[in-house]
Amino acid sequence: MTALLEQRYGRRWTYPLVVALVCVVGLLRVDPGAIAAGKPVTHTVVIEALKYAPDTLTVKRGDMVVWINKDPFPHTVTANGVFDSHDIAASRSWKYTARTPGEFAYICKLHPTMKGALTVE
Ligand SMILES: [Cu+2]
Repeated sequence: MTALLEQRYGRRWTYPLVVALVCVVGLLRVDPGAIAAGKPVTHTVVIEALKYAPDTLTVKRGDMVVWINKDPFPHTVTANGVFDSHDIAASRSWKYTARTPGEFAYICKLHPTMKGALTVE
């Protein structure tokens, strides 16, 4: 290819042309999905009528999850040893940045029949 470029553009332009081509090819090879994957996303879980909605959620590492308590009394979001919101008062919310990968079942310590699960990929 270099010989062809030299023939067509002369020796002076061959090196800059090759550099420019390599740069363009390099830029085209960047996967737009890889850029998107780096952006943290915020997910919302609504707590209402003694339920987490959605009760199962899958997020990417680095994403944020916000639990919003719409009940007129407190709840918690507790995965023992992993995360614990402590009491989230009525109309308040709690944010968690998902940095640890895994599948985490959580409950409300005040109403242990309330169950949810967070998967961090
Ligand atoms: Cu509760």
